[in-house]
Amino acid sequence: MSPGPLYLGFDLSTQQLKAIVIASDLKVISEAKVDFDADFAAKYHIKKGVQTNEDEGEVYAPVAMWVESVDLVLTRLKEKGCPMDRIRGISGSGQQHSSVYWSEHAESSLKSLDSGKPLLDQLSNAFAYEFAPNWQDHSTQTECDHFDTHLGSKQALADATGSSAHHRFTGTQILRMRRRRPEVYNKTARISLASSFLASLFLGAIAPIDISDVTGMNLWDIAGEKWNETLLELTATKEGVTELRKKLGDVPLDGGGSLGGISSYFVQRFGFSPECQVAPFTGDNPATILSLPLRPLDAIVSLGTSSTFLMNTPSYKPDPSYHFMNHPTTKGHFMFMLCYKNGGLAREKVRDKLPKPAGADPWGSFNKQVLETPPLDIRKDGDRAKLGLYFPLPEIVPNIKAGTWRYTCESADGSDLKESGDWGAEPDARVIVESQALSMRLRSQKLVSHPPKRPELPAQPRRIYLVGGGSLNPAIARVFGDVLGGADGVYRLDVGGNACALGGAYKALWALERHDADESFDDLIGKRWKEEDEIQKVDDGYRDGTFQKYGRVLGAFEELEEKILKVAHN
Ligand code: XUL
Repeated sequence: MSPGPLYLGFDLSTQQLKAIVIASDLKVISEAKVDFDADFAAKYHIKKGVQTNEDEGEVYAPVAMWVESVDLVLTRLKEKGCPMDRIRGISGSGQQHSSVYWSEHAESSLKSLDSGKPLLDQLSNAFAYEFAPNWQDHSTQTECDHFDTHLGSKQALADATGSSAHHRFTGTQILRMRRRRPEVYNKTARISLASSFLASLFLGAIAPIDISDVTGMNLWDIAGEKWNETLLELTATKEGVTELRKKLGDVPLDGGGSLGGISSYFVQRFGFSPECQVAPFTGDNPATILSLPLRPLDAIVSLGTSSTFLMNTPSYKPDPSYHFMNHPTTKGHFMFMLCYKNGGLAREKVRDKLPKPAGADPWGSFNKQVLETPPLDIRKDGDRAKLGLYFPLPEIVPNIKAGTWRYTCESADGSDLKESGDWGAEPDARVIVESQALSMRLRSQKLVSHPPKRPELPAQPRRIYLVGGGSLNPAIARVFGDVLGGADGVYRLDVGGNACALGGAYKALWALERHDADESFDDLIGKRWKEEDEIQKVDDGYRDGTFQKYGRVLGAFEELEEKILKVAHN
């Protein structure tokens, strides 16, 4: 191992806390993780990382479990022999939107941590609420309705904040907290996002909210670079705005630099250097776009508990059905995002209806079906195309309640869309993956263009990068290439399951090694990034003929969503 500074990136996701340590040349040095279900299910009564209150649509995680996980993941990292004293910078990511409600004792408890005792023993008094609402929470329809009308329309809210109202967005969650649990709201001295909560532990003080993650709240005026006064009034009432501003704190506009040195708790307990700096932590999706130098027209498809489709773009074209967020490192750039609740878990449900595979790979039968079923299950001329929606959870894009819908249409032009009976579990395997990719193609079509090096091809992404747990599945890569194209192919990031933590580690490196505030993330990381070490081509992407087959039914797919939206709105 070459000597030199190391950088530590975290990812506090729904199901795990991961840590990854890299060197200045971007090589991964060490990794560790806490898996909430495996490590804490019995103690915290969680399933897939969360508790739920179905009557109210609430989904939330115990904050104490997160606190305990920080000590545990660092213990594991140290036990693996990671040279903790060489870590010069820390950053990381947290699931977006999730909020932590600190009490008035938080600042003093964080400042005076005793390295002889676990974090949790010392922070029991630091929270006004023992839970953090999770991004899957859908308890805030009333609040969403208020947000969507408050500036005049959904589009007006999207123009101002980058997104129309969403159940999980923190502004609607805070408004509900004030109405539903006023005693918690009143006791709350500060509100953090999952990302700034984690940064706060390392800093030994409440860290500010990050400039990219703040755009997942429906409260930040993107053009004005400040809190939106009108939306603060909605959340807190006119009289309560000053108080809410205090709870939220100021937001630094720079995603780089240092927030301060690491708390002595970590120096004494885990052997960090007192020189180690804490850089701003960001959301998990913003961190994902930092896991590689993303070029214009490149798209990342993140296949985790949720599925997301991400692009880095200088154009700001907000629309109520998707999100624009501030880019985490590059001022004037945005992250375009589609976020689906029904990602990996929905595919798992279809998988589990198929016969158990003979081999060890639980995806064996599913993948075989996906690869053996032709596009849209059109086996011969004249066959109708199969389209479906598979939402075991209420979906975000589009805002449709839970259910499964199967339709067929004419394959030549998508006409004559008709509901179909159950066609059995086998076609479902391909149709569910196609439907996830078709939804992404439908909504990103305005952001893509003809590939500059192959202008004769239809408008599509240049490259598709797959990250997250699902990126390991070759059948899924194939279908995403078939549907979305990718003139230069479909690639898998080698640490595909750890993209957010890796993006966090790269962010720490950039934040602390940049020469000045003008050295961009892409310049610095791009120079050190060795494509052959980091990514693998997993599919050719664009296939002439196949891409067009999907193009012909894209209108029918949109019509199908609209039909269902009319009857099955969340
Ligand atoms: C994005 C979103 C999810 C979470 C997952 O808006 O809600 O992707 O960030 O952790």
